[in-house]
Amino acid sequence: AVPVVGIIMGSNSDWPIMKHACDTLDTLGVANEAKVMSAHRTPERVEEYCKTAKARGIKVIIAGAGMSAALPGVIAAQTTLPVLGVPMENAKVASLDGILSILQMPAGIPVGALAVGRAGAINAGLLAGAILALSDEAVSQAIDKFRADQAAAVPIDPIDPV
Ligand code: RP5
Repeated sequence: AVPVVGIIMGSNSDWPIMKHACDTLDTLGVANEAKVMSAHRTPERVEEYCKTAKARGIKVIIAGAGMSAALPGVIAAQTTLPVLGVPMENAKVASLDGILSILQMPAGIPVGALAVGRAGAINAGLLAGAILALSDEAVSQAIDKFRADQAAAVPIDPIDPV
């Protein structure tokens, strides 16, 4: 299937976290692609991706980055597709700077800022799905099922820790 969500990360070291966005979209049945490109290390790759994404059929971009975390904003500057930003957390990244880089976008170039790390990556996948669900009944039903399955998996009586 032609990918409709692009998952972009600043480094291969972001993949263990960003894979959660990919897995979430797979669960919803949303065709997606994952690519590594950096606003700083491979700026031409980012520019090329942004220039061609919409024409290729991409509808939402999820961008994950750590450290200075310029990537989501740089992508948003070069495409009018919705961009969801996920700040990374890992051993070598001081995450507050990354959070603020993604959060404090200047008026006029929006980035939807998600939570840090795994939760943000999963929610970026769900939010991308929700955007697509506005015009895709199959994705809408997949989100309903995800919510129902999630609710069913929450025990009403607490389970002792092992
Ligand atoms: C950012 O710097 C990446 O998004 C990553 O989170 C961080 C560290 O990158 P590596 O040095 O692990 O490649 O550009």
